[in-house]
Amino acid sequence: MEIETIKFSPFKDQRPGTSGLRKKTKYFMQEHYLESFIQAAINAVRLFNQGDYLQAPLVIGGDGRYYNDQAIQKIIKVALANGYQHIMVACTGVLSTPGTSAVIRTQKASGGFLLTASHNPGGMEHDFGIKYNIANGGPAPEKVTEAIYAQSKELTEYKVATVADVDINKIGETMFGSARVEVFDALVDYTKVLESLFDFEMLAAFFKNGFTMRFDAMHAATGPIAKHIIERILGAAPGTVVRANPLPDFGGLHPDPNQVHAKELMDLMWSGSAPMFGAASDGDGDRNMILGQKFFVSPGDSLAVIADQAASCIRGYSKGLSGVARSMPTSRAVDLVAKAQGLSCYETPTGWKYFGNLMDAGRCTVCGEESFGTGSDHVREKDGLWAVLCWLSILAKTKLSVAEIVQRHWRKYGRYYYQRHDHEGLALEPANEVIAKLRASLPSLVGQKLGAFTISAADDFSYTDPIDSSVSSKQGIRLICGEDERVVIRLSGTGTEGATMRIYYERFCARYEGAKVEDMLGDTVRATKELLKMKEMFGHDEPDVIT
Ligand code: G16
Repeated sequence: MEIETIKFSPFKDQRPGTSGLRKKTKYFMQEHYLESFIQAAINAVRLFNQGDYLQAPLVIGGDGRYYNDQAIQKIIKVALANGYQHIMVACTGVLSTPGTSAVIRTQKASGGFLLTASHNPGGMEHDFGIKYNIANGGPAPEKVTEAIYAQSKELTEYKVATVADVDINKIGETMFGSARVEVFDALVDYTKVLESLFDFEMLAAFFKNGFTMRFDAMHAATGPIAKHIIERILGAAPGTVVRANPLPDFGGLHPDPNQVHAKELMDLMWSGSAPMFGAASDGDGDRNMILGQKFFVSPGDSLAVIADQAASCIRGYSKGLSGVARSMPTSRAVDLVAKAQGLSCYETPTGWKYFGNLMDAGRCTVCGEESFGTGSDHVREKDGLWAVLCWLSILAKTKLSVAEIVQRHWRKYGRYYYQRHDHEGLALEPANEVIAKLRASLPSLVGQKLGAFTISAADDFSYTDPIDSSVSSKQGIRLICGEDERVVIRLSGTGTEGATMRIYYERFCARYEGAKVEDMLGDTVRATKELLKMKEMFGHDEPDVIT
Protein backbone atom coordinates (compact mmCIF):
# COMPACT_ATOMS: atom_id res chain seq x y z
CA MET A 1 0.00 0.00 0.00
CA GLU A 2 1.54 3.28 -1.09
CA ILE A 3 1.05 6.35 1.05
CA GLU A 4 1.16 9.86 -0.30
CA THR A 5 1.60 13.05 1.69
CA ILE A 6 -0.48 15.89 0.30
CA LYS A 7 0.47 19.47 1.10
CA PHE A 8 -2.11 22.28 1.33
CA SER A 9 -2.78 25.61 3.07
CA PRO A 10 -4.63 25.16 6.35
CA PHE A 11 -8.35 25.89 6.65
CA LYS A 12 -9.27 28.22 9.47
CA ASP A 13 -12.97 27.41 9.74
CA GLN A 14 -13.16 23.78 10.85
CA ARG A 15 -14.44 24.37 14.38
CA PRO A 16 -17.15 21.78 15.16
CA GLY A 17 -20.47 23.31 16.28
CA THR A 18 -23.19 21.86 18.52
CA SER A 19 -22.83 18.57 16.70
CA GLY A 20 -19.83 18.30 14.39
CA LEU A 21 -18.74 20.36 11.41
CA ARG A 22 -21.63 21.39 9.14
CA LYS A 23 -21.25 23.42 5.97
CA LYS A 24 -22.73 23.71 2.51
CA THR A 25 -22.04 20.54 0.51
CA LYS A 26 -20.21 22.44 -2.22
CA TYR A 27 -17.96 24.00 0.37
CA PHE A 28 -17.15 20.55 1.76
CA MET A 29 -16.36 19.36 -1.75
CA GLN A 30 -13.53 21.84 -2.29
CA GLU A 31 -10.14 20.23 -2.65
CA HIS A 32 -8.53 19.00 0.62
CA TYR A 33 -11.38 20.27 2.83
CA LEU A 34 -12.77 16.95 4.07
CA GLU A 35 -9.34 15.31 4.20
CA SER A 36 -8.12 18.18 6.36
CA PHE A 37 -10.87 17.57 8.93
CA ILE A 38 -10.26 13.81 8.92
CA GLN A 39 -6.51 14.24 9.40
CA ALA A 40 -7.07 16.86 12.12
CA ALA A 41 -9.46 14.50 13.92
CA ILE A 42 -7.01 11.60 13.64
CA ASN A 43 -4.20 13.81 14.99
CA ALA A 44 -6.40 14.96 17.86
CA VAL A 45 -7.45 11.38 18.67
CA ARG A 46 -3.76 10.45 18.85
CA LEU A 47 -3.32 13.03 21.64
CA PHE A 48 -6.02 11.40 23.76
CA ASN A 49 -5.27 7.71 23.10
CA GLN A 50 -2.47 5.52 24.18
CA GLY A 51 -1.83 1.87 23.45
CA ASP A 52 -3.00 0.01 20.43
CA TYR A 53 -6.19 1.89 19.55
CA LEU A 54 -5.17 1.58 15.90
CA GLN A 55 -5.90 -2.17 16.17
CA ALA A 56 -9.48 -1.55 17.35
CA PRO A 57 -12.15 -0.95 14.69
CA LEU A 58 -12.84 2.53 13.34
CA VAL A 59 -16.52 2.71 12.31
CA ILE A 60 -17.83 4.77 9.38
CA GLY A 61 -21.49 5.44 8.66
CA GLY A 62 -23.58 8.25 7.24
CA ASP A 63 -27.12 9.42 6.72
CA GLY A 64 -26.96 8.74 2.99
CA ARG A 65 -27.05 12.33 1.83
CA TYR A 66 -25.33 13.60 -1.31
CA TYR A 67 -21.53 13.17 -1.08
CA ASN A 68 -21.88 10.37 1.53
CA ASP A 69 -20.24 7.72 -0.65
CA GLN A 70 -17.32 9.84 -1.83
CA ALA A 71 -16.67 11.04 1.70
CA ILE A 72 -16.56 7.43 2.95
CA GLN A 73 -13.89 6.55 0.37
CA LYS A 74 -11.83 9.56 1.46
CA ILE A 75 -12.05 8.57 5.14
CA ILE A 76 -11.00 4.98 4.34
CA LYS A 77 -7.92 6.21 2.47
CA VAL A 78 -6.81 8.76 5.07
CA ALA A 79 -7.44 6.27 7.92
CA LEU A 80 -5.46 3.52 6.15
CA ALA A 81 -2.57 5.91 5.59
CA ASN A 82 -2.61 6.79 9.29
CA GLY A 83 -2.24 3.19 10.39
CA TYR A 84 -5.80 2.10 11.26
CA GLN A 85 -5.84 -1.69 10.99
CA HIS A 86 -9.58 -2.42 11.01
CA ILE A 87 -11.98 -0.05 9.30
CA MET A 88 -15.67 -0.95 9.48
CA VAL A 89 -18.00 0.61 6.92
CA ALA A 90 -21.78 0.21 6.97
CA CYS A 91 -22.99 -1.57 3.83
CA THR A 92 -24.45 1.04 1.40
CA GLY A 93 -22.81 3.66 3.61
CA VAL A 94 -26.11 4.30 5.39
CA LEU A 95 -26.18 3.91 9.14
CA SER A 96 -28.13 6.15 11.49
CA THR A 97 -26.36 8.11 14.21
CA PRO A 98 -27.72 5.92 17.05
CA GLY A 99 -26.98 2.86 14.89
CA THR A 100 -23.34 3.97 14.53
CA SER A 101 -23.14 4.53 18.26
CA ALA A 102 -24.47 0.99 18.82
CA VAL A 103 -21.85 -0.49 16.47
CA ILE A 104 -18.98 1.46 18.08
CA ARG A 105 -20.01 0.13 21.49
CA THR A 106 -20.76 -3.44 20.41
CA GLN A 107 -17.56 -3.81 18.38
CA LYS A 108 -15.42 -2.09 21.03
CA ALA A 109 -14.23 0.34 18.37
CA SER A 110 -11.84 3.17 19.11
CA GLY A 111 -14.38 5.57 17.62
CA GLY A 112 -16.06 6.46 14.38
CA PHE A 113 -16.77 9.06 11.74
CA LEU A 114 -20.43 9.98 11.18
CA LEU A 115 -21.31 11.74 7.96
CA THR A 116 -24.39 13.77 8.61
CA ALA A 117 -25.87 17.24 8.72
CA SER A 118 -28.77 15.73 10.64
CA HIS A 119 -32.12 17.36 9.85
CA ASN A 120 -30.65 19.90 7.40
CA PRO A 121 -31.63 19.31 3.76
CA GLY A 122 -29.22 17.36 1.55
CA GLY A 123 -27.94 17.77 -2.00
CA MET A 124 -25.28 19.67 -3.89
CA GLU A 125 -26.95 22.99 -2.99
CA HIS A 126 -27.64 22.09 0.63
CA ASP A 127 -25.76 20.79 3.63
CA PHE A 128 -23.18 18.19 4.54
CA GLY A 129 -21.55 17.39 7.87
CA ILE A 130 -19.05 15.21 9.67
CA LYS A 131 -18.42 14.41 13.28
CA TYR A 132 -16.17 12.15 15.26
CA ASN A 133 -17.52 9.90 18.01
CA ILE A 134 -15.32 8.44 20.72
CA ALA A 135 -15.05 4.88 22.06
CA ASN A 136 -18.11 5.17 24.33
CA GLY A 137 -20.15 5.66 21.13
CA GLY A 138 -20.94 9.29 21.87
CA PRO A 139 -20.01 12.58 20.20
CA ALA A 140 -16.50 13.74 21.01
CA PRO A 141 -16.55 16.02 24.06
CA GLU A 142 -15.53 19.63 23.82
CA LYS A 143 -11.90 19.02 24.76
CA VAL A 144 -11.60 16.70 21.74
CA THR A 145 -13.54 18.92 19.31
CA GLU A 146 -11.42 21.89 20.38
CA ALA A 147 -8.28 19.80 19.81
CA ILE A 148 -9.54 18.92 16.32
CA TYR A 149 -10.07 22.60 15.61
CA ALA A 150 -6.61 23.50 16.93
CA GLN A 151 -5.04 20.79 14.76
CA SER A 152 -6.96 21.87 11.67
CA LYS A 153 -5.79 25.48 11.93
CA GLU A 154 -2.14 24.42 11.80
CA LEU A 155 -2.44 21.47 9.43
CA THR A 156 -0.42 21.76 6.22
CA GLU A 157 -0.45 18.16 5.05
CA TYR A 158 -2.44 14.95 5.25
CA LYS A 159 -1.69 11.35 4.42
CA VAL A 160 -3.65 9.28 1.97
CA ALA A 161 -3.32 5.68 0.83
CA THR A 162 -3.27 5.35 -2.94
CA VAL A 163 -5.64 2.38 -3.14
CA ALA A 164 -8.71 1.63 -5.22
CA ASP A 165 -12.19 2.49 -3.91
CA VAL A 166 -13.80 -0.19 -1.76
CA ASP A 167 -17.15 -1.60 -2.92
CA ILE A 168 -19.30 -0.43 -0.02
CA ASN A 169 -22.46 -1.97 -1.46
CA LYS A 170 -21.32 -5.55 -0.82
CA ILE A 171 -20.79 -7.14 2.58
CA GLY A 172 -17.23 -8.48 2.82
CA GLU A 173 -13.61 -7.71 3.58
CA THR A 174 -10.74 -6.23 1.61
CA MET A 175 -7.15 -6.41 2.83
CA PHE A 176 -4.69 -3.59 2.23
CA GLY A 177 -1.38 -4.96 3.51
CA SER A 178 -2.05 -5.86 7.14
CA ALA A 179 -5.10 -3.58 7.32
CA ARG A 180 -8.65 -4.78 6.82
CA VAL A 181 -11.64 -2.85 5.51
CA GLU A 182 -14.84 -4.62 6.51
CA VAL A 183 -18.19 -3.76 4.94
CA PHE A 184 -20.82 -4.90 7.46
CA ASP A 185 -24.59 -5.39 7.61
CA ALA A 186 -25.87 -2.19 9.20
CA LEU A 187 -28.97 -3.81 10.68
CA VAL A 188 -27.42 -6.46 12.93
CA ASP A 189 -25.79 -4.81 15.99
CA TYR A 190 -28.36 -2.04 16.37
CA THR A 191 -31.28 -4.48 16.18
CA LYS A 192 -29.67 -6.59 18.92
CA VAL A 193 -29.23 -3.58 21.17
CA LEU A 194 -32.89 -2.59 20.78
CA GLU A 195 -34.03 -6.18 21.21
CA SER A 196 -32.23 -6.33 24.55
CA LEU A 197 -34.41 -3.46 25.84
CA PHE A 198 -37.84 -3.98 24.32
CA ASP A 199 -40.19 -6.95 24.49
CA PHE A 200 -40.53 -7.58 20.75
CA GLU A 201 -42.95 -10.49 21.32
CA MET A 202 -45.33 -8.32 23.29
CA LEU A 203 -45.14 -5.59 20.64
CA ALA A 204 -45.71 -8.11 17.84
CA ALA A 205 -48.84 -9.35 19.63
CA PHE A 206 -50.00 -5.73 19.95
CA PHE A 207 -49.81 -5.24 16.17
CA LYS A 208 -51.45 -8.63 15.61
CA ASN A 209 -54.39 -7.47 17.70
CA GLY A 210 -55.03 -4.59 15.36
CA PHE A 211 -52.81 -1.72 16.50
CA THR A 212 -52.03 0.67 13.66
CA MET A 213 -49.31 3.23 13.12
CA ARG A 214 -47.50 5.26 10.46
CA PHE A 215 -43.77 5.86 10.61
CA ASP A 216 -42.36 8.50 8.25
CA ALA A 217 -38.66 7.80 7.70
CA MET A 218 -38.35 10.90 5.47
CA HIS A 219 -36.14 9.09 2.90
CA ALA A 220 -33.36 9.06 5.46
CA ALA A 221 -31.15 6.75 7.48
CA THR A 222 -33.84 5.20 9.71
CA GLY A 223 -35.81 3.84 6.75
CA PRO A 224 -34.14 0.41 6.37
CA ILE A 225 -33.91 -0.33 10.11
CA ALA A 226 -37.46 0.90 10.81
CA LYS A 227 -38.82 -1.36 8.05
CA HIS A 228 -36.76 -4.24 9.42
CA ILE A 229 -37.94 -3.86 13.02
CA ILE A 230 -41.47 -2.47 12.71
CA GLU A 231 -42.67 -4.40 9.66
CA ARG A 232 -40.49 -7.54 9.52
CA ILE A 233 -39.90 -8.29 13.21
CA LEU A 234 -42.98 -6.75 14.85
CA GLY A 235 -45.25 -7.66 11.95
CA ALA A 236 -46.87 -4.27 11.36
CA ALA A 237 -48.74 -4.10 8.05
CA PRO A 238 -46.60 -3.46 4.94
CA GLY A 239 -46.69 0.25 4.23
CA THR A 240 -46.60 1.18 7.93
CA VAL A 241 -43.12 2.62 7.37
CA VAL A 242 -43.21 5.13 4.53
CA ARG A 243 -40.42 6.92 2.66
CA ALA A 244 -38.15 4.11 3.87
CA ASN A 245 -35.61 4.31 1.03
CA PRO A 246 -32.76 6.70 1.81
CA LEU A 247 -32.22 9.27 -0.97
CA PRO A 248 -29.28 11.66 -1.41
CA ASP A 249 -31.60 14.68 -1.35
CA PHE A 250 -34.21 13.15 1.01
CA GLY A 251 -36.67 13.35 -1.87
CA GLY A 252 -36.29 17.13 -1.94
CA LEU A 253 -37.67 17.33 1.60
CA HIS A 254 -36.30 18.89 4.74
CA PRO A 255 -35.71 15.76 6.86
CA ASP A 256 -36.72 17.42 10.11
CA PRO A 257 -39.47 15.61 12.02
CA ASN A 258 -41.57 18.53 13.23
CA GLN A 259 -45.06 19.82 12.51
CA VAL A 260 -43.84 21.95 9.61
CA HIS A 261 -41.57 19.55 7.73
CA ALA A 262 -43.41 16.27 8.39
CA LYS A 263 -46.54 17.81 6.90
CA GLU A 264 -47.84 14.70 5.15
CA LEU A 265 -47.79 12.76 8.42
CA MET A 266 -49.40 15.67 10.28
CA ASP A 267 -52.18 15.83 7.68
CA LEU A 268 -52.77 12.08 8.00
CA MET A 269 -52.88 12.18 11.80
CA TRP A 270 -55.38 15.03 11.70
CA SER A 271 -57.59 13.27 9.10
CA GLY A 272 -60.46 10.82 9.46
CA SER A 273 -58.23 7.92 8.42
CA ALA A 274 -55.50 8.46 11.01
CA PRO A 275 -53.84 5.37 12.45
CA MET A 276 -53.58 5.12 16.25
CA PHE A 277 -49.99 6.33 16.42
CA GLY A 278 -47.73 8.43 14.21
CA ALA A 279 -43.97 8.98 14.32
CA ALA A 280 -41.17 10.39 12.22
CA SER A 281 -37.40 10.59 12.45
CA ASP A 282 -34.81 12.87 10.90
CA GLY A 283 -31.95 12.63 8.39
CA ASP A 284 -29.64 10.62 10.63
CA GLY A 285 -32.32 9.01 12.77
CA ASP A 286 -31.52 10.55 16.12
CA ARG A 287 -34.52 12.89 16.31
CA ASN A 288 -38.14 11.80 16.61
CA MET A 289 -41.62 13.24 16.59
CA ILE A 290 -44.48 11.48 18.39
CA LEU A 291 -48.12 11.96 17.38
CA GLY A 292 -51.49 10.57 18.37
CA GLN A 293 -54.76 11.10 16.54
CA LYS A 294 -55.07 14.89 16.29
CA PHE A 295 -52.45 15.11 19.03
CA PHE A 296 -48.86 16.37 19.07
CA VAL A 297 -46.57 15.30 21.90
CA SER A 298 -44.00 17.98 22.60
CA PRO A 299 -40.46 16.62 23.05
CA GLY A 300 -40.39 17.76 26.70
CA ASP A 301 -43.62 15.92 27.47
CA SER A 302 -42.42 12.86 25.57
CA LEU A 303 -39.28 12.77 27.73
CA ALA A 304 -41.30 13.18 30.92
CA VAL A 305 -43.79 10.45 29.96
CA ILE A 306 -41.02 8.02 28.98
CA ALA A 307 -39.14 8.70 32.25
CA ASP A 308 -42.34 8.22 34.22
CA GLN A 309 -43.44 5.02 32.49
CA ALA A 310 -40.12 3.31 31.70
CA ALA A 311 -39.93 1.09 34.77
CA SER A 312 -43.49 -0.18 34.47
CA CYS A 313 -43.78 -0.50 30.68
CA ILE A 314 -40.34 -1.21 29.20
CA ARG A 315 -38.51 -4.45 29.97
CA GLY A 316 -35.01 -2.98 29.78
CA TYR A 317 -35.79 -0.39 32.47
CA SER A 318 -37.85 -2.59 34.82
CA LYS A 319 -35.30 -2.08 37.61
CA GLY A 320 -35.86 1.68 37.45
CA LEU A 321 -33.72 4.56 36.20
CA SER A 322 -30.47 5.75 37.75
CA GLY A 323 -31.34 9.37 37.01
CA VAL A 324 -32.50 11.67 34.23
CA ALA A 325 -30.98 14.60 32.34
CA ARG A 326 -32.20 17.30 30.00
CA SER A 327 -30.64 20.22 28.19
CA MET A 328 -31.25 23.58 29.82
CA PRO A 329 -33.80 24.95 27.29
CA THR A 330 -35.83 21.70 27.45
CA SER A 331 -39.13 21.86 29.32
CA ARG A 332 -38.79 21.15 33.02
CA ALA A 333 -41.60 18.57 32.89
CA VAL A 334 -39.13 15.72 33.47
CA ASP A 335 -37.84 17.44 36.64
CA LEU A 336 -41.24 16.82 38.25
CA VAL A 337 -41.06 13.11 37.41
CA ALA A 338 -37.53 12.92 38.85
CA LYS A 339 -38.67 14.65 42.03
CA ALA A 340 -41.61 12.31 42.46
CA GLN A 341 -39.44 9.23 41.90
CA GLY A 342 -36.51 10.47 43.98
CA LEU A 343 -34.17 10.50 40.96
CA SER A 344 -31.29 12.87 40.27
CA CYS A 345 -32.05 15.30 37.47
CA TYR A 346 -29.23 17.03 35.58
CA GLU A 347 -29.49 20.22 33.54
CA THR A 348 -26.84 20.43 30.81
CA PRO A 349 -26.10 22.80 27.90
CA THR A 350 -27.63 22.11 24.48
CA GLY A 351 -25.81 19.25 22.76
CA TRP A 352 -26.02 15.51 23.29
CA LYS A 353 -22.28 15.39 24.00
CA TYR A 354 -22.93 16.77 27.49
CA PHE A 355 -24.87 13.64 28.51
CA GLY A 356 -21.97 11.27 27.75
CA ASN A 357 -20.05 11.71 31.00
CA LEU A 358 -23.22 11.39 33.10
CA MET A 359 -24.21 8.16 31.37
CA ASP A 360 -20.68 6.71 31.52
CA ALA A 361 -20.65 7.40 35.26
CA GLY A 362 -24.03 5.69 35.70
CA ARG A 363 -25.63 8.94 36.90
CA CYS A 364 -28.50 8.98 34.42
CA THR A 365 -30.36 6.47 32.27
CA VAL A 366 -32.78 8.59 30.23
CA CYS A 367 -32.00 11.97 28.65
CA GLY A 368 -33.74 14.35 26.33
CA GLU A 369 -33.74 17.66 24.55
CA GLU A 370 -36.37 20.02 23.22
CA SER A 371 -34.95 19.58 19.72
CA PHE A 372 -36.88 16.32 19.28
CA GLY A 373 -34.17 14.18 20.85
CA THR A 374 -34.71 11.46 23.43
CA GLY A 375 -32.52 8.53 24.32
CA SER A 376 -30.96 6.42 27.02
CA ASP A 377 -27.67 4.86 28.06
CA HIS A 378 -28.10 1.92 25.64
CA VAL A 379 -26.07 4.07 23.20
CA ARG A 380 -24.47 7.51 23.55
CA GLU A 381 -26.59 9.34 20.98
CA LYS A 382 -30.20 10.32 20.96
CA ASP A 383 -32.24 7.63 19.29
CA GLY A 384 -35.41 8.24 17.27
CA LEU A 385 -36.38 4.60 16.82
CA TRP A 386 -35.77 3.93 20.52
CA ALA A 387 -38.27 6.69 21.38
CA VAL A 388 -40.83 5.15 19.03
CA LEU A 389 -40.36 1.72 20.63
CA CYS A 390 -40.72 3.32 24.09
CA TRP A 391 -44.04 4.84 23.07
CA LEU A 392 -45.19 1.57 21.47
CA SER A 393 -44.39 -0.23 24.73
CA ILE A 394 -46.28 2.36 26.81
CA LEU A 395 -49.27 2.21 24.44
CA ALA A 396 -49.27 -1.59 24.50
CA LYS A 397 -49.04 -1.81 28.30
CA THR A 398 -51.47 0.96 29.25
CA LYS A 399 -53.99 0.30 26.45
CA LEU A 400 -54.60 4.06 26.39
CA SER A 401 -54.36 6.40 23.41
CA VAL A 402 -51.42 8.79 23.00
CA ALA A 403 -53.61 11.74 24.04
CA GLU A 404 -54.94 9.92 27.09
CA ILE A 405 -51.43 9.02 28.25
CA VAL A 406 -50.23 12.63 28.01
CA GLN A 407 -53.37 14.13 29.56
CA ARG A 408 -53.19 11.65 32.42
CA HIS A 409 -49.57 12.75 32.91
CA TRP A 410 -50.57 16.44 33.01
CA ARG A 411 -53.32 15.76 35.51
CA LYS A 412 -50.84 14.00 37.79
CA TYR A 413 -47.91 16.41 37.51
CA GLY A 414 -49.31 19.67 36.10
CA ARG A 415 -48.41 20.95 32.65
CA TYR A 416 -45.52 22.96 31.29
CA TYR A 417 -46.95 24.82 28.29
CA TYR A 418 -44.02 25.07 25.92
CA GLN A 419 -43.03 26.47 22.55
CA ARG A 420 -39.79 27.04 20.70
CA HIS A 421 -39.72 29.85 18.13
CA ASP A 422 -36.97 29.73 15.52
CA HIS A 423 -36.05 33.00 13.83
CA GLU A 424 -33.99 31.77 10.91
CA GLY A 425 -31.63 33.30 8.35
CA LEU A 426 -30.92 36.41 10.42
CA ALA A 427 -27.95 38.58 9.56
CA LEU A 428 -25.08 37.57 11.84
CA GLU A 429 -24.09 40.99 13.11
CA PRO A 430 -27.46 42.20 14.43
CA ALA A 431 -28.14 38.72 15.85
CA ASN A 432 -24.89 38.85 17.83
CA GLU A 433 -25.68 42.42 18.85
CA VAL A 434 -29.09 41.43 20.26
CA ILE A 435 -27.47 38.71 22.37
CA ALA A 436 -24.61 40.97 23.50
CA LYS A 437 -27.02 43.75 24.56
CA LEU A 438 -29.25 41.31 26.37
CA ARG A 439 -26.26 39.80 28.15
CA ALA A 440 -25.10 43.25 29.25
CA SER A 441 -28.55 44.16 30.56
CA LEU A 442 -29.11 41.00 32.61
CA PRO A 443 -28.57 42.50 36.10
CA SER A 444 -31.00 45.33 35.38
CA LEU A 445 -33.73 42.99 34.16
CA VAL A 446 -34.37 41.43 37.56
CA GLY A 447 -37.55 42.92 38.98
CA GLN A 448 -38.83 44.04 35.55
CA LYS A 449 -42.09 42.77 34.07
CA LEU A 450 -42.10 40.26 31.21
CA GLY A 451 -45.74 40.04 30.11
CA ALA A 452 -47.79 39.19 33.18
CA PHE A 453 -44.85 37.92 35.22
CA THR A 454 -41.90 39.54 36.97
CA ILE A 455 -38.35 38.45 36.20
CA SER A 456 -36.86 36.97 39.36
CA ALA A 457 -33.52 35.87 37.91
CA ALA A 458 -31.65 36.56 34.66
CA ASP A 459 -28.40 34.87 33.73
CA ASP A 460 -26.30 33.28 31.01
CA PHE A 461 -26.27 29.54 31.64
CA SER A 462 -22.96 28.04 32.65
CA TYR A 463 -22.38 24.33 33.27
CA THR A 464 -19.74 22.57 35.30
CA ASP A 465 -19.56 18.92 34.35
CA PRO A 466 -19.95 16.97 37.61
CA ILE A 467 -17.60 14.24 36.38
CA ASP A 468 -14.60 16.02 34.85
CA SER A 469 -15.27 19.53 36.21
CA SER A 470 -14.99 21.09 32.75
CA VAL A 471 -16.84 24.38 32.47
CA SER A 472 -19.01 25.44 29.51
CA SER A 473 -20.18 29.03 29.72
CA LYS A 474 -22.45 31.33 27.65
CA GLN A 475 -24.83 28.48 26.93
CA GLY A 476 -28.06 30.46 26.66
CA ILE A 477 -29.71 33.41 28.36
CA ARG A 478 -32.41 32.61 30.91
CA LEU A 479 -35.12 34.99 32.01
CA ILE A 480 -36.76 33.25 34.94
CA CYS A 481 -40.03 34.32 36.53
CA GLY A 482 -40.15 32.26 39.71
CA GLU A 483 -41.51 28.78 39.27
CA ASP A 484 -44.19 29.94 36.84
CA GLU A 485 -42.46 31.02 33.71
CA ARG A 486 -39.15 30.98 31.88
CA VAL A 487 -37.82 32.33 28.58
CA VAL A 488 -34.52 31.12 27.12
CA ILE A 489 -32.72 32.83 24.25
CA ARG A 490 -29.73 31.43 22.37
CA LEU A 491 -28.22 31.24 18.91
CA SER A 492 -28.25 27.86 17.19
CA GLY A 493 -24.96 26.05 16.76
CA THR A 494 -26.03 23.85 13.87
CA GLY A 495 -27.02 26.26 11.09
CA THR A 496 -24.97 26.83 7.97
CA GLU A 497 -26.38 30.19 6.85
CA GLY A 498 -26.57 33.45 8.83
CA ALA A 499 -27.83 33.09 12.37
CA THR A 500 -30.82 31.27 13.80
CA MET A 501 -32.14 32.67 17.04
CA ARG A 502 -34.08 30.21 19.16
CA ILE A 503 -36.46 31.52 21.79
CA TYR A 504 -37.92 28.96 24.16
CA TYR A 505 -41.08 29.89 26.09
CA GLU A 506 -42.38 27.89 29.00
CA ARG A 507 -45.17 28.38 31.53
CA PHE A 508 -46.24 26.03 34.29
CA CYS A 509 -49.79 25.35 35.44
CA ALA A 510 -50.18 23.00 38.37
CA ARG A 511 -53.82 22.33 37.46
CA TYR A 512 -54.23 21.07 33.94
CA GLU A 513 -57.36 22.53 32.39
CA GLY A 514 -56.76 22.07 28.69
CA ALA A 515 -55.94 25.68 27.76
CA LYS A 516 -54.38 26.39 24.37
CA VAL A 517 -50.62 26.74 24.38
CA GLU A 518 -50.75 29.92 22.23
CA ASP A 519 -53.12 31.55 24.74
CA MET A 520 -50.95 30.63 27.68
CA LEU A 521 -47.74 31.99 26.12
CA GLY A 522 -49.02 34.86 23.91
CA ASP A 523 -48.31 37.74 26.32
CA THR A 524 -44.80 36.55 27.08
CA VAL A 525 -44.01 36.06 23.40
CA ARG A 526 -45.02 39.64 22.64
CA ALA A 527 -43.14 41.03 25.63
CA THR A 528 -39.96 39.11 24.79
CA LYS A 529 -39.94 40.26 21.17
CA GLU A 530 -40.31 43.85 22.37
CA LEU A 531 -37.54 43.42 24.91
CA LEU A 532 -35.21 42.11 22.19
CA LYS A 533 -36.39 44.79 19.72
CA MET A 534 -36.76 42.07 17.10
CA LYS A 535 -38.66 44.23 14.59
CA GLU A 536 -36.20 47.07 14.86
CA MET A 537 -33.17 44.80 14.51
CA PHE A 538 -34.39 42.43 11.78
CA GLY A 539 -37.27 44.23 10.07
CA HIS A 540 -39.78 41.58 11.15
CA ASP A 541 -40.40 39.55 14.26
CA GLU A 542 -42.39 36.52 13.14
CA PRO A 543 -40.66 33.19 13.75
CA ASP A 544 -40.06 30.88 10.76
CA VAL A 545 -40.79 27.67 12.63
CA ILE A 546 -42.73 27.11 15.84
CA THR A 547 -42.38 23.74 17.53
C1 G16 B 1 -27.83 18.69 17.45
C2 G16 B 1 -27.34 18.25 18.80
C3 G16 B 1 -28.45 18.41 19.81
C4 G16 B 1 -28.99 19.82 19.81
C5 G16 B 1 -29.41 20.20 18.39
C6 G16 B 1 -29.86 21.63 18.24
O1 G16 B 1 -28.83 17.84 17.01
O2 G16 B 1 -26.93 16.91 18.77
O3 G16 B 1 -27.94 18.06 21.04
O4 G16 B 1 -30.07 19.94 20.65
O5 G16 B 1 -28.32 20.00 17.52
O6 G16 B 1 -28.79 22.47 18.37
P1 G16 B 1 -28.91 24.00 18.02
O7 G16 B 1 -30.06 24.51 18.83
O8 G16 B 1 -27.59 24.54 18.46
O9 G16 B 1 -29.19 24.13 16.55
P2 G16 B 1 -28.77 17.17 15.58
O10 G16 B 1 -29.98 16.31 15.51
O11 G16 B 1 -28.79 18.35 14.64
O12 G16 B 1 -27.47 16.44 15.56
